[in-house]
Amino acid sequence: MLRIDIFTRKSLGILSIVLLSFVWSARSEAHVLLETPQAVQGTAYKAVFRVPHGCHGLPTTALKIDIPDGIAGAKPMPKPGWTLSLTKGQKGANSVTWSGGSLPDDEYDEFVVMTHVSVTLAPGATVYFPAVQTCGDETESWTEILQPGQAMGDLKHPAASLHILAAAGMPPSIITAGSLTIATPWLRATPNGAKVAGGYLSITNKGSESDRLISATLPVAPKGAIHEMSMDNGMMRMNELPDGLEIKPGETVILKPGSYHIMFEDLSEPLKQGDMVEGTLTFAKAGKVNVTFKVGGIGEQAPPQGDAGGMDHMHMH
Ligand SMILES: [Cu+2]
Repeated sequence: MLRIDIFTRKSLGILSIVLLSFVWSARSEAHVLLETPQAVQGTAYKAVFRVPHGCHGLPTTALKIDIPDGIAGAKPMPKPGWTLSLTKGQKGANSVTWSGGSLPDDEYDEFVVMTHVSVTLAPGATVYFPAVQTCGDETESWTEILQPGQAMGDLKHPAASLHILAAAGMPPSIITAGSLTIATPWLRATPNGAKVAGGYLSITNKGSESDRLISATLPVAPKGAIHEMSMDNGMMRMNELPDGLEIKPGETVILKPGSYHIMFEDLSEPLKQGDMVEGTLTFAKAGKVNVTFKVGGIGEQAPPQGDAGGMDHMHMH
């Protein structure tokens, strides 16, 4: 008798675990998510938000979507039976709300916003569209954003996320100009009001003659001088190299924090981590070479990673 009792309790336990996971998977499908969770930088993107459920059985009566920075020109698609309202930002809508409709819990619908993905969003970045779903007096907030170290499954109410992909024909991270190969151009982000920024990259000379990196510019910095660091009475000093930096045949020269670097001056705007910034390098022989600098953190010591690191892993396919 006792045996049977234990057996029954055990199977009840298993049954309830099975039931719980059923409820969990049904709930996780109830998230307000994007139909296509990836978009190419610099292109139009049709954001289709799927609403597969109401709130705890109640019909959905309103949906508000916040448009993240870098997603420009947001234009919502009207829906029959719903009233559209939006708050306007400098570049299209900041938030969009459909209200006044009624979407039963057991029906499914889609809410569409036409957008444009800015080129300032770096490939590998993730942007979030927090959503608030209203069902009469109840609301469900789909606003949680993945923090470092978290997995998607840790979030009970995740915001819809969009993964940014590199544009086809985007400058690759390795550029060849004549006999020079230039790799991983990057900048350090700057605090507001800073007038100078460090630029870094590596240059390999595969030719038979030496070349010199003489100067560089950014759209926000008209002057970029080449500096070296040296010890002077136990103090680290920066000196400008008036003739630029020589890259001898067969040599690779690495510009990095604490060593050779480009010092961009007279910054008109701060550099923000994650941005991609077009720049021009001037070499004595190879001439002007356009590169795209990726902006890393303020104190970063090494080139920022493209697709690796942090939360980007969670969105690998
Ligand atoms: Cu310097």
